[in-house]
Amino acid sequence: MGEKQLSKLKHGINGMPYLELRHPSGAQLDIYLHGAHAVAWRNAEGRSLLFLSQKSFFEPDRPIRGGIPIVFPQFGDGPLPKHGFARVQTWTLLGADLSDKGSAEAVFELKDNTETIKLWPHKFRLELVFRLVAEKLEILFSVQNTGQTDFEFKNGLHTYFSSADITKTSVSGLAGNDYIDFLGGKTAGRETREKIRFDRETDRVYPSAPQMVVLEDGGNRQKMIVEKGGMNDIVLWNPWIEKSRRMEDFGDDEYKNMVCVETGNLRQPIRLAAGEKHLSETCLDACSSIRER
Ligand code: TA6
Repeated sequence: MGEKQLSKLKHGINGMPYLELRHPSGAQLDIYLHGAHAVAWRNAEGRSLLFLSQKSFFEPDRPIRGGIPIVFPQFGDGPLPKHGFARVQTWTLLGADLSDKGSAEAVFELKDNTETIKLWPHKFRLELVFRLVAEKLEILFSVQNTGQTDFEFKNGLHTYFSSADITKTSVSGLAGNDYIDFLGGKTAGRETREKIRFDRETDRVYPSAPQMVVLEDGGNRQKMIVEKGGMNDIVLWNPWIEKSRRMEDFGDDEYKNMVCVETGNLRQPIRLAAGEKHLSETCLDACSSIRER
């Protein structure tokens, strides 16, 4: 890493290696090589912006519960491990440094290997670039088909945002958009709420969603702007009471302090020709707080 780099590789839970990516403003992002999984993001004032379950596993063959799980090449259940294998593979850290634009930048790579080929017979190269400044985190996600035949994939970021109080948390920007509700048999509907609030289990995909939604956490007056590019869909998820109890790596009451606002190509797969590359990104902007009413 470059001499001016503030970041360093460390050993974390169960001795698993992670990168502490630090920006001169004091903002910090901790990213485990396991799954290239960002588990903690603090802004320049030290506020923690991601949720991480106190009961998360940190084991080679289990996904970390919280932070920013990487979804690829499958979303949800199917022939592969749920949400695909990318989040339980060990990624390679290619580098971390201050970019010429002044952001703290880390690049991770995952290529096909004997394990992935057994699960999914395609050659690929994934690259994740995390760009951190005082109040923003940009994540660039590229998928390259390095094989000789086309393949289809779904990809995304299953981001767990922290919430001081789920009953005072809302997501706006989806009114008028169609959704599919994964609870109770995938019923379709059109969102009418300007501000979507969370008072029950929520598991909804908004296909072809707007490029920007706003998450407001009234509990600590935090506002997070979530912008996506090259990603069609948004998913909102909170497990609420019953599902929380059924999840062994999630505290019974932790639903009160998190909400997933997921961005990606999660409904319809992307088809990628041999040699082609697909680029997508998500920008998380925590710069503004909710104005006093
Ligand atoms: O994105 C929503 C969802 O598909 C939910 O159905 C729930 O299963 C969540 O993902 C968590 O999935 P995981 O495999 O991480 O437990």
